[in-house]
Amino acid sequence: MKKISVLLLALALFATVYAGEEKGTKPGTQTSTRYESVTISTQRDVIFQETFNGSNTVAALEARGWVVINADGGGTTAPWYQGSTQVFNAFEGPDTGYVASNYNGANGFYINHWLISPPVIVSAGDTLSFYHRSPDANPYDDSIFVRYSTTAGTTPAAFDQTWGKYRTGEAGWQLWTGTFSHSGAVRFAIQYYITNGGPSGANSNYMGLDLVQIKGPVVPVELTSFNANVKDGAVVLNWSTATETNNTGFEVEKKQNGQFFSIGFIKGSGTTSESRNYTFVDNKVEAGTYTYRLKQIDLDGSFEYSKAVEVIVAPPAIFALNQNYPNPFNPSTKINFSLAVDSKVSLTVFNILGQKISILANSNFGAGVHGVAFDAAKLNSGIYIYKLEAVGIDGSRFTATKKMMLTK
Ligand SMILES: [Ca+2]
Ligand SMILES: [Ca+2]
Repeated sequence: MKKISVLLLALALFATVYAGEEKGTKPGTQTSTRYESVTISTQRDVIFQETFNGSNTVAALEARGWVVINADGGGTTAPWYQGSTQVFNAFEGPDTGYVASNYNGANGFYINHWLISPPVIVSAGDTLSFYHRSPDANPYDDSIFVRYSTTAGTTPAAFDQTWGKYRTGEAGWQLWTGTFSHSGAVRFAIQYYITNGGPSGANSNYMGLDLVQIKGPVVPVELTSFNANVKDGAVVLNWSTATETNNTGFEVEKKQNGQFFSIGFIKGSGTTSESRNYTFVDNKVEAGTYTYRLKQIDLDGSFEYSKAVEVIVAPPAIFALNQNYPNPFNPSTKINFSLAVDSKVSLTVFNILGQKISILANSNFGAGVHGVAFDAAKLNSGIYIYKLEAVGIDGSRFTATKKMMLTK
């Protein structure tokens, strides 16, 4: 395999009403409000980028400000050269749009090839990233050092900071990232370094680099408000953004049993400098305390969490049976009722002759506001009566009836 690669490489250096009787009064309005404003930070500015999508001869690299050093002093090929489609294709851009190195650049068993970046002004906390790989299931491991020079020097001795030594990807392109701890002009270096390499060595084959980026301070998807309120027994989440950058959207998460779970997704606005408002309604709540947060997701899949907001859904002050909605209806409608305490509930539909048509509910419900759907697809037009009977755990009893009209 290695020999074949030698030949191939040698050749290829170039790659979203009817009123009824009712015992009781209107349900109390539940208000609740504990919230805080939050800022979600996500998108970063790209300070430096090299795609290697043009020519990657040493001369072309140097013309773009890269410094190439053949520190082992030998080899039959240039230390860095155009990626070859005969080994693998580039991570991005044209298939040959990456820079490569291999064992034929060795001085005997020793390979020491430096690819030193142009000077870049960074701030501590900025991140360097690039993609690297070798052939899949590489039998001859390749490895690189990643370093930077806080003096923006161009000699190996000037590289006073070392992130570490890493084996290049052996299952497709792999992303490497590191964080600068220094502010000022720097150069970073990717050093292909192997001591038992060369055409006869055990530890070198072929490696490529693509899409080198330095990303700077975060540009936020600026969340100017995020609050939760209770309306008609549901939790209404509202949030606003001042600006958005590459925003795919917001996963809405709710805490249950100590863990957050996604309960819905609201699409974002991509990139905009205009203020945007978003709403999400969580109908699946009973009396209790709930915690929500937003997971803001970028187009590239990266994400950030907002701070969490807490909302208290107070139990309704009284029992109530609401008018169905819509009404008149065809063929389905929804009936809401409020329970001041946990109750055993029956909700039954009768026709105008008092004959039982349908049992919509006959079980225990928690204190809170509940909604039950009624589908009358198989019934004839006319007036129907629905009756709620609730027996609370505190012994309270509530009964109410209302009329509704099916119009086909
Ligand atoms: Ca590329
Ligand atoms: Ca060399």
